[in-house]
Amino acid sequence: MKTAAEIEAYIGLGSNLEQPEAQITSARKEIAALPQVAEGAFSSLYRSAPMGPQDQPDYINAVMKISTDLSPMALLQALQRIENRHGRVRARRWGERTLDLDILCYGDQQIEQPDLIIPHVGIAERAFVLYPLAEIAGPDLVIPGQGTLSQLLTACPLNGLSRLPA
Ligand code: ROI
Repeated sequence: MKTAAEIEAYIGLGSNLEQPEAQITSARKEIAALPQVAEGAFSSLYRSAPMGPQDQPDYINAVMKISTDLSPMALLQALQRIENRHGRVRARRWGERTLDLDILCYGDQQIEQPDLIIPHVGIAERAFVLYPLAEIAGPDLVIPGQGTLSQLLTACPLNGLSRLPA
C-alpha cells in the first residue's frame, strides 16, 4: 500500500562488462527488493554504442521506474551498494563498467549537491537514457528544468541505439 510520502523516481541502468544483460536483470531484482522501494515499470533492454572512449564494448541500457520513500541520498547510497556488489571498479573516466545505476529523476525535484545532481547530468544528450525513459514514462514527462521528454527527444538522435527483442 502506498503512503502519501512516496515519490516516483527513475533509475538508469547501464553495463558493458561481464554479461551486461545479466548484470541489468539482477540489478533490477535487487532494486525492487530494497526496503521502501517498489518497482513501477521497467523498459526494454537497449544496446548502445559507448559514449566516451570507443575502445570499449557496447552497452546494455534500461530505465526503471520506482516509487519510494527513501530520501534521494539514501536511495543513492542503496544504489551504490548494489553497484559495489556487482564488482564495480572505476578504471578510467567514461570507461567500461560492470554496473552503473543513476538516479535520473526524483519526483519533480532539482537537487544540486556535491555528490548528487538530479536530474542526472547529461540526461538531455543521452539517447540511451531518453528513449528507454520515454518507453515507460511517455512523452509528457517533465524533466525538471529541462522541458518535456518529447522536446528533449526531438533534439537527441538515436545514435545507433537499438531495442533488444523481448
Ligand atoms: N555509454 C553508453 N552507451 N551507455 C552508458 O550507460 C554509458 N555510461 C557511461 C558512459 C561511460 C558515459 N558511457 C555510456 O557512464
